Amino acid sequence: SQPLSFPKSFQWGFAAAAPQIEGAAFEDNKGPSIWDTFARIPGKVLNGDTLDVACDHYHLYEKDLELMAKLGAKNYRLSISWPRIFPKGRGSVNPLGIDFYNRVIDACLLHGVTPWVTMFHWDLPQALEEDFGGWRDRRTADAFGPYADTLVKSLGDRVKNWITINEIFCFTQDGYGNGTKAPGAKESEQVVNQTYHTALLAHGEAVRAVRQYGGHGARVGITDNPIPTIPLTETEGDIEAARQTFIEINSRVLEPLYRGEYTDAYFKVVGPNVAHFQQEDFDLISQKTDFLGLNVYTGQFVRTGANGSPEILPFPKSYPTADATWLAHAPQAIYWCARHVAEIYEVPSIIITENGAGYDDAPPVNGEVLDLHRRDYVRNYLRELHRSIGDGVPVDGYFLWSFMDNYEWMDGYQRRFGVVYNDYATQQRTPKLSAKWFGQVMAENRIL
Ligand code: GCO
Repeated sequence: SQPLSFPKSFQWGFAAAAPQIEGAAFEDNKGPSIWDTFARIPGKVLNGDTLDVACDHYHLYEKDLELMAKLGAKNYRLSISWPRIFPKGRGSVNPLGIDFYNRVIDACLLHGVTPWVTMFHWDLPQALEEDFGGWRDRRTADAFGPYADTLVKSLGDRVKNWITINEIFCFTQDGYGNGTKAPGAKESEQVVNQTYHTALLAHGEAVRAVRQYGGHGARVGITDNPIPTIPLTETEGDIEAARQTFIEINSRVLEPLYRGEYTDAYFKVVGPNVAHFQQEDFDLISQKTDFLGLNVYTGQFVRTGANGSPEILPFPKSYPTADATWLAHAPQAIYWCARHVAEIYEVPSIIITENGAGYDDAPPVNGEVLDLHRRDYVRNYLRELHRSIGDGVPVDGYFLWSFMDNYEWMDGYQRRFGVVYNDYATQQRTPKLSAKWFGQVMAENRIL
């Protein structure tokens, strides 16, 4: 085979999420999400940017899918907006919401693009935040059950790849802990742990829904963003230190999912601030899934410290990052994250559901955006991903975040993650250099 080629069945694609691209935030009976509310609080989002219009994908989806297919994508990870389907989070279904996603799925299939559908990518219906306290309360997971049922029943004849929930860590820790994401709350650690637990229950409801109504060939998994731990050197001591650290710092999500209980690693990390739970919750939470989605952007270096225990190394100021400064350029993160979940939890199939880089790209010049920075970022991570497959790690797919520039949460529209440039004033899409390069990678199934 060619150098740096991927297995024949490897799945390549683009990823995006409803709230970040759709716009039409109050159209066709969509209810407000906690992000629609949060974005309106002065000072919370850069430049006061809202999700109201975003990339106007709600109206431009046909053209977007045409472009995606033209760039060579065979897979597309999209998300569904809960408040578009249930404007108040529960109660009666909004048929116009179902219609929209029917049209999007049909457009995918028309263009030979397989949809991978995320049921929840952070846009919680505002009504559930008001009625139940959102993720603080298990009634939100109870409401998620019928929502998941509705999605699987209406789209499951065409959608076979389901992702339950995106990045529990982010919307709990940031949404209810430090308040940087919607709903912007600053709760105690115990309450934050409770939000994790509710989210895990919702994941369980979604798995149940897919098993119950998904029909032939339906597959389901969660997308997690564990903090990757990279051994400073690939020697036994540092490798062991990175492994131990990985288990502990990611214990809130991965231990209950794969061990079916809160383990010692969890109790060690949360101390007295344990979530309230019932033993039978774990029957729901730890149902067997078909794959684990991983979003990998950056990682933490770990070594064996002077006293023999693992030590996480802080990044010095001069360490290279994307313009998104949280995004330290650490390609080994993708290798180690995949390897750790495969080794520690015996995950049978791993899909990289997101990887990419955020920069403040300048507008096209003569129709070109020469984003060598993004191209090289992705290329370096792909080389490490390729290495993991060579070492026997079962990675079966890679989705680049993101298809086009979009609403980057509290960084608004300034921070661009797309391989397609979006001019927000005209909604004109221009593929960047990275899009053309990645298209060729997908077509040739190897790193170029
Ligand atoms: C996330 C979200 C994406 C972000 C991306 C870049 O994973 O944080 O899934 O919506 O836009 O990760 O920060």
